[in-house]
Amino acid sequence: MSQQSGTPESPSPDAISSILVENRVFRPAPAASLGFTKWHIGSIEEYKALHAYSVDDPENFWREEAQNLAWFRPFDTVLEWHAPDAKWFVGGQTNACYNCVDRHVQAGHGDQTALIWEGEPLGPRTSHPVEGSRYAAEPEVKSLTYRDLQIATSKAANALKALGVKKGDVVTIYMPMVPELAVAILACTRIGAAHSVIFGGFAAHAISERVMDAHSRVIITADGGYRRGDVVPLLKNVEEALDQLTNQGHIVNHVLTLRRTAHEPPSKRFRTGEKRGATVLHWWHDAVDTASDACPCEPMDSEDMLFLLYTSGSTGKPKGIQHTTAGFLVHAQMTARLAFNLMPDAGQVFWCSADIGWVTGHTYVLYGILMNRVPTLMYEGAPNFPAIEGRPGAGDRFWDIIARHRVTQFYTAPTAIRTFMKWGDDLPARHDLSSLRVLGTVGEPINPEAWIWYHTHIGRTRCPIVDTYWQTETGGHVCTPLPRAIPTKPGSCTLPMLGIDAAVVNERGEEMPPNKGGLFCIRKPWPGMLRGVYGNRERFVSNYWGRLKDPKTGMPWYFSADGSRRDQDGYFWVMGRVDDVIKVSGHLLGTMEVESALVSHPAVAEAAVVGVPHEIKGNAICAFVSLKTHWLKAHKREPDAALRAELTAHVAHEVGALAKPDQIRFADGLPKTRSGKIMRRLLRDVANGVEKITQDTTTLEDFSVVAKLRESDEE
Ligand code: 6R9
Repeated sequence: MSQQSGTPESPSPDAISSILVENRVFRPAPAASLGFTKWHIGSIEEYKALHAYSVDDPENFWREEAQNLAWFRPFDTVLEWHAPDAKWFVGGQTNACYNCVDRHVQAGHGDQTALIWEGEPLGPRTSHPVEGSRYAAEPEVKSLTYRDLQIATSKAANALKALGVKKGDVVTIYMPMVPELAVAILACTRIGAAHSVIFGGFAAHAISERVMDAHSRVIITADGGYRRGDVVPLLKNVEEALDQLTNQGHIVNHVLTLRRTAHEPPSKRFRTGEKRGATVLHWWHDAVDTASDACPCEPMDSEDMLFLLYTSGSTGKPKGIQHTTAGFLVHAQMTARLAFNLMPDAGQVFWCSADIGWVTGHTYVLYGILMNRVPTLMYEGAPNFPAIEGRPGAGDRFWDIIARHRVTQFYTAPTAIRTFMKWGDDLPARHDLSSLRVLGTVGEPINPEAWIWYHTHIGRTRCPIVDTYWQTETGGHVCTPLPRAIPTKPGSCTLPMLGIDAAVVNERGEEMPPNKGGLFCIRKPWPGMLRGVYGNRERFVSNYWGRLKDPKTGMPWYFSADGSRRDQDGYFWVMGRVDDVIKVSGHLLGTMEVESALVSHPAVAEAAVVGVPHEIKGNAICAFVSLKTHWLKAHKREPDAALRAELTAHVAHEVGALAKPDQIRFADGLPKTRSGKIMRRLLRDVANGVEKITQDTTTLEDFSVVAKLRESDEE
């Protein structure tokens, strides 16, 4: 092992697996050996001084930080805080697309690469072959400069205007990971429309629910997207959602569709201008390609809505998290710059493998990276396409991409890392990963084994790892190592980001002593914080601001719904959610969402869903289902494997494949308290095979159901 960042202080590297209390510390290597010659923050002392300043004098700290945005009109006031309502950079005007694209063109960088895109399919579609690939057929690669993006977003913006989209409207975007997705998002912001991006893995019901909640009248989609060699039928899902919406009396005026996967002439499906019910259909190549490329960026007030992004909560209905313009941009730009040490003109290529349908893709595929003028890489497909010969399911596409595009910063999720571990160490070993400088992870706590594997086999013990903890609601990072400054400990997101006053407290708001678990909270407002839950004030206030407050002043504090502890060095160790929300493969799902899908099947009387630890996915979904006996009789059905398969498919259809239960257990009834609440913790114990019921079950309505549940094992 090298003497650089790869050397753990204690214990010896042999003791890698199954250490319960993780106490290895990885110190940042000497600056020069880390590959970048300059670092924004170069030492722990510098970080500590800056962090102290940022929370002691937030107004001045953020005033200075906001100078990194281009403003159409400077702001008068840094912050107006009437908890829980924050207004940042009041009186200022700016524009997101302007900051990501136009300002770079105006500063003379129009010819620099803004976005590098690689499609999933290999073969004849290739337009720009790349050197050094092991694949016989080359993937399709496109490179867009800031000028290209300026032209593309202007055209798309004009096309949206022609469809009647105005400042303040919400445009729904349901697209594959193609450059036009980035263009569509930025085009909305160009004209001051808010975007609501829906992950391409969600099904029709998830689309209609979000479109309806956002009062959205325009949808941008594609005929399909490529995923592991298959075509995801996006337009078909939108059409199904349109039918559901029509039934509920919500009219979508226009659907704009990119042709991505169809090989037959587009006229076979529909012609631009054709109607489907009350909705007019348009092809992207008709509406956008022919539009004018002149469209100025709309000056937006700091607090104008930038986007909505739906996230799962502990009720069945997803929450439309609302972010506004200037605060989100300032936070995104700063956190991207510091956590990944982004620098323009330094030969960097940044790759975040998240889908843009999740917040990680919003902040760290697009906004944060483009604003820092570092090329951002977007890959359309799966890491195991093509599969390795003789090893079904395994792939090395990511390492091939890193090698070919000379990626310098790579950002992915623990669930992906665990999958790569399973596929074998030899796959990354085949590739030249020497361009890498900083590695990141996000989405859930990373287990130390996966951290060490990432560090050893991808970072080749040279690259610092930044384990970034944050949420859709926080807009950007809230706790993360800074790669040159903060020593890391595998499994810890280390210390708070500048400007974030984070703490672990008990229900009374008292800070927990070292290594005692408590609730993760943020005690001061920050620019990237959510401004609301769309159309649901009550949920905004009670979910985030109703539980914790300053014991001295009574001022509400932000509660993230995560449990955490801080160790003796002040490092945060996030332990996971304390509400009924589970992370499956890094994707947030509400147990209620899956339960609602299950009970919408005619065979199901009641359902309860819990998470169980899973080696690769982090958590797997275990569903307890009680069936309607009269339905079974009437349909001559049994609680058998066929019914399980049917229910699984039903959930996939209602919510999306990511919500498929890994286990379905049939039960006569579900354990409830006297007040009728399902005892989830008890079900969790049953699902985890905990022999002795660890909970106080005195409020159980019917003791016998627990025993029956345990017997209802799948075999
Ligand atoms: C960015 C994102 C948020 C929830 C969050 C927490 C978990 C995310 C984490 C992490 C431990 C990390 N989480 N990053 N837990 N360490 N580095 O994932 O947003 O989809 O809204 O999920 O993810 O539980 O509350 P989102």
